[in-house]
Amino acid sequence: MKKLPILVLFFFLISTNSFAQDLQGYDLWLSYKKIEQPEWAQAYRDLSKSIYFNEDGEILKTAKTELRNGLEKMLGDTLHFESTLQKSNTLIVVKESELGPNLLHQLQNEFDSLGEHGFILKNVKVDNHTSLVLSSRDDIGILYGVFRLLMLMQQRTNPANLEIVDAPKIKLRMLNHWDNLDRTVERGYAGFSLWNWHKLPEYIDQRYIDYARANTSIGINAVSLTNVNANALILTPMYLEKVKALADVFRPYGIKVFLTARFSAPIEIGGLETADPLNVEVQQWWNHKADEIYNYIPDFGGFLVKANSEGQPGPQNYDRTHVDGANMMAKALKPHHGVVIWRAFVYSEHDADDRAKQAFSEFVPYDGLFMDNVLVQVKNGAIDFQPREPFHPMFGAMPKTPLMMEFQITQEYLGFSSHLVFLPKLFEEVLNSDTYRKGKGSTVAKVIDGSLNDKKLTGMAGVANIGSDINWTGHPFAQANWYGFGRLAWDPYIKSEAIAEEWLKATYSHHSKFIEPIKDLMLTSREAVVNYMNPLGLHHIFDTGHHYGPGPWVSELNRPEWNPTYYHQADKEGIGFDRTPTGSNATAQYAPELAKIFNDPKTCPEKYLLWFHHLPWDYELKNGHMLWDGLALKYQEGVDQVKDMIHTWEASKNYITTQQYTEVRMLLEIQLKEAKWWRDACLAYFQTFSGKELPLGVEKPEHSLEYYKSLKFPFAPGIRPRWD
Ligand code: GCW
Repeated sequence: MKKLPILVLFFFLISTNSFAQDLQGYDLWLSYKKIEQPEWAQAYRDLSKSIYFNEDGEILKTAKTELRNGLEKMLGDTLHFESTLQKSNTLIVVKESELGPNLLHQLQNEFDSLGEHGFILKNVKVDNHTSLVLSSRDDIGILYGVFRLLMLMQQRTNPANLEIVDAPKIKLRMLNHWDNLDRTVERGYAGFSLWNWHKLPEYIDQRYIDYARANTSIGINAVSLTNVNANALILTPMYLEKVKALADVFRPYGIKVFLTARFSAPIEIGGLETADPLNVEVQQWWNHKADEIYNYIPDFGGFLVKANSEGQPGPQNYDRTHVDGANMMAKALKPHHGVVIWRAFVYSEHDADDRAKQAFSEFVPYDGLFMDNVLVQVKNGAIDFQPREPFHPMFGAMPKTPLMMEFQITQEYLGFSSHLVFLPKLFEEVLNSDTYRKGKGSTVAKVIDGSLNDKKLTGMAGVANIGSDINWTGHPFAQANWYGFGRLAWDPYIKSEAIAEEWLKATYSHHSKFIEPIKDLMLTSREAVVNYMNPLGLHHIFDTGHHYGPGPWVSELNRPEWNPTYYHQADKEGIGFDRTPTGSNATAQYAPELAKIFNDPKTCPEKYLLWFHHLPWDYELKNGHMLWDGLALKYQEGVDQVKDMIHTWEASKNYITTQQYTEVRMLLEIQLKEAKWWRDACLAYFQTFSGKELPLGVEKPEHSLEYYKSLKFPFAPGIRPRWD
């Protein structure tokens, strides 16, 4: 063999090495690192000495493969699966129907309280022999149980103490991808779309499988593949074949596929002259389309629809209502058990009313009129996925309609994928908010899980932050937002702190000297971004279109409610949006108990102050500072918090790999630079109204206001391409 020239060898080494490094983060929270502590390894090895696993059916096969993969990786051993159920089995994985009378008897209480698609993980003693039993009524429950067991091992939970009965509290736990057919992703900051439409259906990328594994491991059971700003082509046979291929990959993981349905599809791909929902031909077109889709995908989930919103077509184009539109599609899907998810994100440039009020005004009168396979999907706040918003007043106000939560996991307004922001903290705040609609304790979580108004059809959606980046989400800590969303969709009462800890242990390290400070860092990161972008209830002061960076001065856009000046209303007198009865009266859309609290600036939580009130610059805050000073100090606090995050991260260096350390360190540098940019640009601008000096402790802007205004970002990621 000819010797390789030394230079070639050198490049070969560099490139293989960098390839290995590039895989950093690909495994997500499923890396199943080998358990090094002997006592834990032994405890789990004992457990896996003799495993009985009945694997009848494709979901159970998946479960067995996952169990084998996880255990082998963590224990570094090959496992022994028995072919019969015996007393000596140390781990028994079977469905309820095959448990046998003895075990069944021992688990009767657990089964009595077990919810649909849930599982039981319990140590059971039979004739002096203890086995850990994982059981469920359904196949998917077993798969969820396997993933939970593996997660508990990653947490080093003592297997001898396991006694878990758990089931999802929400039925549809869904990711909404805003992925276009050309593979760009609207508001996507982690590369291109995962879906390689060009190579589908023949070519099945391993990523589709790994994506499904990750989702199922946290309980996600539904995905909408395409952008809500929809392209009708996805409903044509050529694409349906491709969608079918994806559905076939996801099925063994218990994940259903949904598509976004463009309301004008009957015209665009059906050759009809109208898309009027009361037109019989249009109705028939949708009926046939549904039949056709179910021929390809028998367990197709249904349609997600954005209609009459931001220029998308809808029933109002024909003087019909959202109810007419949603019910037409619901009728087409009903025979196949499909559902329609109809979005409530509507506001119109022809409506002079406060944008925050429009969805409520439009939808609440329709309560009770939608068919029973329609869910109305409502964003967590009334404006748009801001760093902080009060909860959307529609929650609790439509007791006869299943309302589905829409969170945004992708960080459109939270620093894209360069800022470390732990979103479960935000989700938790919304879910814990009290709507007071049925007295105290009527939380948003209870609306969403159906318990407040006895709803069976329930759902939570998250706009995905996933793309073709090797680590899926761009920022390594953005994986925690995908993870946390899934955990909260499963159980909206889990604490964000527990989620942070779980994720850190599975992803990085178990060392308490790493976990404790980094957990705190994650938990404060959300407040930090609020402080350096939108403190005290400010909102939507982002630069136009791409929403990258500050643009509080933007005022020239055609639609008034697209201008930041509309939201902050700063003038010589003061700042903030008056939503009390003296202003837009948006507070009247909340329960009277809450409206009362929000209406008075003295009782309104200061985190929402400028959301609900226009106040003078010298208004006195609770801490005695005047508003201008308080605002400036909040901006500074945000910057200081990022500096603290950097110090905390630096101190964690020895517990993780150099690459893990460095990639986050570099990103935090961007975050600090941009936090300062936000502070400086906003304060320089607002100062032109307040006319006051910056208070002591607030750093002076580095540049002039004109400089900040002059910054342009024509290639900022995530903007929607203009192909339609
Ligand atoms: O927040 C806005 C985004 C749009 C998005 C829209 C929506 C998909 O800026 O990009 O469109 O919300 O939720 O429909």
